[in-house]
Amino acid sequence: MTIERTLILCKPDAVSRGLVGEIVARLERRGYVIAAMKMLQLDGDRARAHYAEHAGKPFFGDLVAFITTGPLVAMAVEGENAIEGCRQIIGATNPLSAAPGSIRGDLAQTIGRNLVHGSDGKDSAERELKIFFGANEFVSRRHDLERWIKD
Ligand code: DAT
Ligand code: MG
Repeated sequence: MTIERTLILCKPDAVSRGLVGEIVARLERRGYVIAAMKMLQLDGDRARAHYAEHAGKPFFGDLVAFITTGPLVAMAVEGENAIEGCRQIIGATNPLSAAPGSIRGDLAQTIGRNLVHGSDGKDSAERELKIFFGANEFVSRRHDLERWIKD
């Protein structure tokens, strides 16, 4: 088994639209488990750290401005190949290209308000989780998880 932990954010548009429950439900229905969860509002420094890979791109300023506009919900989500699996549930970056059935394909219209963040690989998951959670903020969900998966 390859149990992974990934960072999922319900971005400020998801919180203000009342879609946090819908997003969490879709992840849980797949069988993924939440190992940490909190609501917080990012300041500019944390937002720039989180999106560091995009620094210098034309949309970077808008992205940082948007992600700091209001509260977001951050989660550590665990499951078998959870990094790729959560990206699949979230859908393509541009909602117009996101498959129907994905969060963005069903619930979002534009790339600048695409509701959810999901880490895109092992290194980014590890880096991003540290921006939002301390080591003592995770609970063990391994037992719950192993009831739902089998090689
Ligand atoms: P993803 O969130 O699917 O991992 P990404 O890491 O390439 O996508 O970009 C991070 C966020 O930045 C994305 O969710 C929305 C915004 N973004 C990306 N490309 C953009 C663009 N061309 N114009 C405006 N915003 C963009
Ligand atoms: Mg990304």
